[in-house]
Amino acid sequence: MQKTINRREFLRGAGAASAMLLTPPFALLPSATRTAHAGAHSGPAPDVEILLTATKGEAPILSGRSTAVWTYRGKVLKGEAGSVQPISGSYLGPIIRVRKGQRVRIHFENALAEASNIHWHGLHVPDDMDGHPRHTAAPGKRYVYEFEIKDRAGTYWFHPHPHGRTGHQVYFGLAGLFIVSDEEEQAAQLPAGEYDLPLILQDRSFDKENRLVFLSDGQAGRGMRGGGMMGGGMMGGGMMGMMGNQKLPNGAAFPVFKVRVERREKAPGALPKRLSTIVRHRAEDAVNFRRPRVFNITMGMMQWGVNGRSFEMEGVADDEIVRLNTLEIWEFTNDASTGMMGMMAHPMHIHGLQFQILERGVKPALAEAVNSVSAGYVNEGWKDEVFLMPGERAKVLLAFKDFGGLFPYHCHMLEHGDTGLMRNYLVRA
Ligand SMILES: [Cu+2]
Repeated sequence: MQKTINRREFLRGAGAASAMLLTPPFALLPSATRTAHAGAHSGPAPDVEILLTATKGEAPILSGRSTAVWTYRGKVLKGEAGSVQPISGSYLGPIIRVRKGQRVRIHFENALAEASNIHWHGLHVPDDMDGHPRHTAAPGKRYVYEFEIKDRAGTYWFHPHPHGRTGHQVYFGLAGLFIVSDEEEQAAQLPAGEYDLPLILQDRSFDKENRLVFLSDGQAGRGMRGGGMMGGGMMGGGMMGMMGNQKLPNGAAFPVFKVRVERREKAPGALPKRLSTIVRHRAEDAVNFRRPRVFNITMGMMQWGVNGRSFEMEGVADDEIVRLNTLEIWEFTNDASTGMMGMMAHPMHIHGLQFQILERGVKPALAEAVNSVSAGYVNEGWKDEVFLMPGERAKVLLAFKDFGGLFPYHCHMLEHGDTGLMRNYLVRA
């Protein structure tokens, strides 16, 4: 699987980068095009209007035969042409680029043969704009998303979220970056253009005909490898990772991606000392400071769940209801995944907001596995996921503001979410 590639191939392989070099990010589109759907929403007119179609296609991923994929095609209907950057030759993308404060309207068109929708991962949007599994577009139908960009500059992303099919749809290519810029970022004058390469790492298996193979090693096996998030060698517990046809022992180092800078034509300029100022929530301000909510990841009857309950489309339990305009502490524990089912890590993702990690702990007997990866943890800053190794627990601080409604929280190994490791929480006004 290891091969050396030159810069041109790097840019193509990195996918996200090549289009960026070709397309000025904020070139102006002269005219605005309205669609029949415009005006369906109240409120101010959008600054950016995009048509995003999920469809089947082909992509030249490996040498030889191209690969059948599922992909998004994007088109700017109104606003700057650079709001949508296609990535030629990749199934990923397009990259959507917007600025904080902008109002965006995205017409999602489902040209697939099954229901789909779009979740804006990491973004703070109302619950009916969030891509909850209860809001999908049937084949041939549309769903119109409209929201204001309230989040700070950052690299967010979007992907489908229909229950039971999220892992499959994302595996075959439906995902793109959603990059937000703001004044704070622009003031930092970060290296841009060819010095700013969005990079996405994915874990995919192919058969001899270059076709993508989903769940080739079974539900648990694919889940272990995390649909792209985890290297095979990260897990403790005697599981074996795979890379190509090579078996790697746990903890083995293997090259994923090498970058060699051959020549620097011009200096990108000095980096600022500080990129951003992060104001931390105060744990003492949490309404449940003395008794945090605890969400235990559970496995019963071969079914994932949280506190013994699996996903219900509209279902929410009493201990999953929070109040708008409050700060809370939630604690996630990953104790279920230390037994017969093998050692499994779960990255827990909470929709609708960004949170802060307050503290982490681990069962002493399992500390070794955590220590093998914890140097890679970044606990500072704003999060949309918290990664939990087997036996690990984490407390997070969440502020519920602006939007009431029903939002999912779930394991972001998408096959786990699809098979029950997902629940709703309700923000009550
Ligand atoms: Cu999981």
